[in-house]
Amino acid sequence: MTIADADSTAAQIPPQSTYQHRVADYWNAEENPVNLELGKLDDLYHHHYGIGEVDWSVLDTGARGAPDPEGAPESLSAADHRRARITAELHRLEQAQAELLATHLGPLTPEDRVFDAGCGRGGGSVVAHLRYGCFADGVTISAKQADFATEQARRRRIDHKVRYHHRNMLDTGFPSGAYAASWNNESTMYVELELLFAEHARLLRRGGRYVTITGCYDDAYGRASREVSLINAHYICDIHPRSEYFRALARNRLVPVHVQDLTAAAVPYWELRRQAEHLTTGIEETFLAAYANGSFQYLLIVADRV
Ligand code: GPP
Ligand code: MG
Repeated sequence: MTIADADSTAAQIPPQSTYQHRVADYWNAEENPVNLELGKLDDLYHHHYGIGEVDWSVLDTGARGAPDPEGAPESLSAADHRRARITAELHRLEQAQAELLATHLGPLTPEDRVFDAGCGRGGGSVVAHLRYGCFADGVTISAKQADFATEQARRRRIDHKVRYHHRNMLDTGFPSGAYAASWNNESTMYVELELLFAEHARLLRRGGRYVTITGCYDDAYGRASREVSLINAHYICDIHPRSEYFRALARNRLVPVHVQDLTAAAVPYWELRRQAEHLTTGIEETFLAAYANGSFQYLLIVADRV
């Protein structure tokens, strides 16, 4: 270690780690049809998975199939219709996940402010705003996502209430105690939980609500399985064990009030997604295997800021 003289020029401290740069690179380059084609349907762009039962009739072709999604051009072939119905069904399940998270944020008033940590292309903040009329601040480490989300809010004419920022969710610079609710929707695996929850606790007012939906590895399985490691490599993330969430929440004045294992509710989404050959990214079988062998859980945690 070198100790610099007090009067020497301050060392250049990088504003974010090399790892955080690589994560930003991933999201700046990301253009998966499974995200863009789904988001395009109603301009709600999500970066999380879906929950709930699948309407399997979307796989049917021909006259017995489900009705076409609204706005589908009549000139589409039967195969195109099937693909469009699968896309719409996956989006419906992702939307259900976003709605479930949003229900746990409230009750909120239009004067309240919420913080969306790792907001991606912005869908979650829009969902919260549409439900409660609240102000929202979304933060993403990707400049491209922040710009995209900002443009979406502008087009919806909600940019006076819903704002997106290219910032680090661990160090937002937002005012302390200013938020009635905050959340991470599948973004905790990119950060150290102690640092993350310290920032949420700082931003939330007393009695404020924190919600996360996350993929975690199951302590009962042991350590991270092969499948969990493959998911980490795929997204450049670091999935935490379930135990770490509760330890880090407790140390940061966040007290769980509701915990729900969403694993069973998450499987149908992946069963459908694996068959959506126009949308698959290659990670589908790994998720299904991780859920099936018990090494991975999809979890909802709701906590009060005390
Ligand atoms: C969802 O994003 C995935 C993540 C944010 C990272 C990992 C999440 C876990 C629960 C482990 P996405 O919607 O961009 O992913 P995809 O392109 O696969 O749909
Ligand atoms: Mg996705």
